[in-house]
Amino acid sequence: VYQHIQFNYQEGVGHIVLNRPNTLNSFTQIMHDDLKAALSFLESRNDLRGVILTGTGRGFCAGQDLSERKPLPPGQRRDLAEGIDKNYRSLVLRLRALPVPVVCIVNGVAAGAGASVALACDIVIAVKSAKFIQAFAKIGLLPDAGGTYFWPRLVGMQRAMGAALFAEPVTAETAAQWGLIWRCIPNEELDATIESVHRHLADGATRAFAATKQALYESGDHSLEAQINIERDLQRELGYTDDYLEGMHAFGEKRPPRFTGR
Ligand code: T3D
Repeated sequence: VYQHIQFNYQEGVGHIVLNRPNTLNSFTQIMHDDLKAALSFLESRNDLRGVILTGTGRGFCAGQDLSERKPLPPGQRRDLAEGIDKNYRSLVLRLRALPVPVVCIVNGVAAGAGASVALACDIVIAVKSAKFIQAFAKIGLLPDAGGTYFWPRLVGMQRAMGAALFAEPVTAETAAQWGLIWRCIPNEELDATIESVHRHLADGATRAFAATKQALYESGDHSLEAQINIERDLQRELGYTDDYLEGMHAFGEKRPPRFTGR
């Protein structure tokens, strides 16, 4: 039973909804434990076709719940590496490693590790009222949970550095212009977008999605030649799938394909 998230699984698509709206869905230990359980469930499914991550209320996630970081008695210091090793490290790496698209639909402010975890997803869509805040500098920390990895790769060093050092909100519209996220949508389209993303994932060519995700992420470390070889090897595998066969039939018959994800 989940306490700080909602989780459901339909048609091979897992919906993870961060659910502590009164504190803008900030991460507690309970929420991390819930997320671990949901990820274990998703990793165990052989009919998995996609994951959608979003939040309830007016925020997506305000990062670490700071009420779990009460000031210590004089002379004592906190080892922050513990929480990273125990929670954020595996959360980010497990989201990345899922062999299906993970789509984050940012329903409101994403701050601190909340922004990093959104960017750990493969595609980010945000409502117009959402903002991304590298809030860490305000409390004397550096961007973690992949924050110093995702930002420079997505938006370049200047914007990554400015956003981190000044901790100013980046609006969803600016984020989309910068390429930090894929798309900014009107607030009133939130529910319809979740529904249409669900349909796209549940009906999609799952193995082609998986191969695409793998190839795109690996491209950063490869020469053009090495990448073309990866594409060839993955395309060979896809050529043997039911979905490719169906895609070819559907094209010839001028009808939409009925992919099974196999
Ligand atoms: O510690 C470690 O393990 C290291 C790892 C760190 C990872 C991190 O994520 S560090 C960064 C932590 N997050 C932040 O510093 C962001 C803190 N929040 C804010 O700066 C603001 O809340 C926002 C800019 C995100 C939104 O501002 P606003 O004005 O829209 O909302 P608000 O009024 O500040 O927040 C609403 C409520 O949520 C409020 O509670 P209240 O007064 O109504 O009872 C606020 O205290 C609470 N809240 C917001 N963020 C957090 C939080 N409570 C606990 N932890 C939070 N992070």
